[in-house]
Amino acid sequence: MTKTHCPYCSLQCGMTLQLTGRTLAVQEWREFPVNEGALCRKGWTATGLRGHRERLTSPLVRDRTSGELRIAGWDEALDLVADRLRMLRAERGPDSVAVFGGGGLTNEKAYQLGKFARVALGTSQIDYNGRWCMSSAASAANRAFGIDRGLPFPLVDIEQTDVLVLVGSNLAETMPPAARHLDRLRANGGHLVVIDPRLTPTAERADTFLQPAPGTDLPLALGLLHLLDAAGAVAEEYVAARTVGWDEVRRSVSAWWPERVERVSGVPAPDLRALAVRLANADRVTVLTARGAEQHTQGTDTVLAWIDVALALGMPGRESAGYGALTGQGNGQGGREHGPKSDQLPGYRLIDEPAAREHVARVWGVPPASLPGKGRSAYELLDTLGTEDGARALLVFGSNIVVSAPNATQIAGRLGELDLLVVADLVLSETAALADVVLPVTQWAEETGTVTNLEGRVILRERAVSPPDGVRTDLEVLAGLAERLNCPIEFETDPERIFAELGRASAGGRADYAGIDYQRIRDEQGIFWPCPRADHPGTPRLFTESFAHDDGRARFVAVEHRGPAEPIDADYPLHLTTGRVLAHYQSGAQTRRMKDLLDEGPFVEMHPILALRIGTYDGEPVVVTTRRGELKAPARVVDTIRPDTVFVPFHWVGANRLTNDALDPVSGMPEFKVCACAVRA
Ligand SMILES: Nc1nc2c(c(=O)[nH]1)N[C@H]1C(S)=C(S)[C@@H](COP(=O)(O)OP(=O)(O)OC[C@H]3O[C@@H](n4cnc5c(=O)[nH]c(N)nc54)[C@H](O)[C@@H]3O)O[C@H]1N2
Ligand SMILES: Nc1nc2c(c(=O)[nH]1)N[C@H]1C(S)=C(S)[C@@H](COP(=O)(O)OP(=O)(O)OC[C@H]3O[C@@H](n4cnc5c(=O)[nH]c(N)nc54)[C@H](O)[C@@H]3O)O[C@H]1N2
Ligand code: SF4
Ligand SMILES: [Mo]
Repeated sequence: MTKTHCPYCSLQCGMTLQLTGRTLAVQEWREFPVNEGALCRKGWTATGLRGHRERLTSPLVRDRTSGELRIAGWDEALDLVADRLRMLRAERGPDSVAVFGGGGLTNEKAYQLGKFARVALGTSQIDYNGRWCMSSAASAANRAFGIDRGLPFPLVDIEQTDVLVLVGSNLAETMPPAARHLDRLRANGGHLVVIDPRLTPTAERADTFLQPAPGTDLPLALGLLHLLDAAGAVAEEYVAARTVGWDEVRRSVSAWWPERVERVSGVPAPDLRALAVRLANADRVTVLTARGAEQHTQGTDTVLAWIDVALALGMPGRESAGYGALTGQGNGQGGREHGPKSDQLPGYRLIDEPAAREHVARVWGVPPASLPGKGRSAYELLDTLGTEDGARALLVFGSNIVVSAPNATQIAGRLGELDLLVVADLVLSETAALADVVLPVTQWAEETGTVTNLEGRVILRERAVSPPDGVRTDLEVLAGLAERLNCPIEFETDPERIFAELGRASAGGRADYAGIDYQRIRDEQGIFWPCPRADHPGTPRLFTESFAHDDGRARFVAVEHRGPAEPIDADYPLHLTTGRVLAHYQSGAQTRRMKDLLDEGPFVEMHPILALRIGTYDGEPVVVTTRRGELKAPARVVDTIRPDTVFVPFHWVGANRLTNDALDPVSGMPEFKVCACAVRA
């Protein structure tokens, strides 16, 4: 029996794996506090890829004459990759090789991948899919609080708040076991506010539901700030003692009266007024954002505006109150602290700070000057592949780019321009199918490693079964390549030793793991960072005394509403938004292959008024077009979505042929959540 955690989302539900004969079964782990034994459908079926007939168990190499993938040995595959990388680097310099990581990789893998890129390859061209997930919330939290830990408090704290505002989160489908906290909050007399263009299963639980047009969460926050100020409901004492910048925000919201907000967002002015009154009268308010609010070209500013609301009410740092972002991927949090982000070194250090470079270079045993500088953000990295100043080889670990990148046709074209595409994966994902070399790797239950959940709690996934013959761990793949590239330092493959090194590399950084070790995690059911020393208890709650800026104060930031990069017009008169359904995970590479999860394919969710207007019925095929592409899929006619908006899940090829690749200028986040489209029967 092995206590571990689910391979998927950032809730990282605890589970027990029981091996009986050759069968690996998922069972409860009731004592783990985050999910108390509960799992969603994806968690219960997570062992389905074990022994699956599509599981990759030998490397694949594209045959030069036939152009087809064929089975190869590990030495042949790794030698080939190393030879071609060496040649490219000699001809075109280290930045001709790029690396793309994933927020599902363990801390050990993320750390090792960042180190591999900077030391073994010497390239600045590394980023990861967390850029498409968490980056807007991260840049806003860094700006406002001086630190980015998704939730600065344990998730269970939301049960004790008085008003919980969920901005663009469909928690009941994206983290189902967490919905219990919403139910308990209401049982405790708390009030739940949900803001979403769709009346989701999460919104069905709400006491207040606001249904704005996609991309208008920012003016909603400005309107609330305007009303709170007008009502004298701003926490003046807190603002004076713990923050700076309120006066500028106060001035900037003076013209955002509720009728103007209504014109922009479609949310009735009386509803906004009622919400402002409720917030003004509540003792404790918690605001949580997720991808609905963040995946926009103004995602960073939107989060900043909602943080302004929380600060104006005097909440961050108080018990059972404040602001948090609901991180998405299993290790979305740890991934952005320790490795593959283009501007960072371990411990959430910045790669262009001399002291940070010196510290990390010392741990790695290389000269600081040998470390490259800051690289491109995810979309920019992918969109320059194969161009004159872009990379010519790409190594992918833990992302299915051609399904999940915005404007995916464009990106698939870029991958086609590469001299070498290498993908390490468990299955032949749509991206792996395009690769020159595919490396089969172990999956979660077959290896050990830590991840950091949405609360900043570092937890341990332990190996429960041996991997199939023929696969290697990502750590072994990196070590094998580093050796073949004549890397001056050796790459460790033992996760526990890598974690100890990560602790040293993160020591003194913002995300300090130095005091955490595997045994402590086992004994204490996870440890919240920062945890700088072995005798430090970890930090479940941040900001109780001060914020992470040098002066200890949080920053109010005044922001403006610009609106979506692609507004609707006569040719494309509807908003297209995209997101998730309960049964599938991300690009679907894993969950679409599970026989116990219903695979119904993509659909186009629309309101009956729209269906009537275009002359279609539930289940009939419709065509969605945008300036970038089209998708044919069945209509799903529901009266829970705004009549001016359609929704398509992105777990299947297609949704991202439609989406816009416009980026948030601060975070590099693409505008997955809104673009202009047309729909016809
Ligand atoms: N079942 C399932 N669960 C998952 C995942 C998965 O793939 N499947 N992925 C995990 C990951 S990586 C992530 S990032 C999280 C994401 O978790 P969520 O953010 O909860 O998921 P999404 O479905 O992307 O978006 C949430 C909601 O945003 C709404 N929305 C769209 N546009 C707007 C807008 O402009 N404003 C507002 N306020 N809302 C808008 C959508 O209607 C949707 O209901 O889920 C994690 N959990
Ligand atoms: N339209 C639209 N697009 C979106 C979003 C949206 O809301 N709308 N959301 C965005 C968000 S928030 C995210 S997080 C991304 C996610 O999208 P992707 O980056 O595509 O994430 P996954 O589908 O989880 O891809 C993980 C891949 O790695 C493999 N894998 C799993 N574990 C491991 C491992 O340990 N090692 C290796 N080497 N491989 C592994 C899996 O089999 C799979 O092929 O999509 C983004 N794209
Ligand atoms: S909620 Fe997330 S972590 Fe929990 S079982 Fe479902 S996918 Fe796994
Ligand atoms: Mo995500």
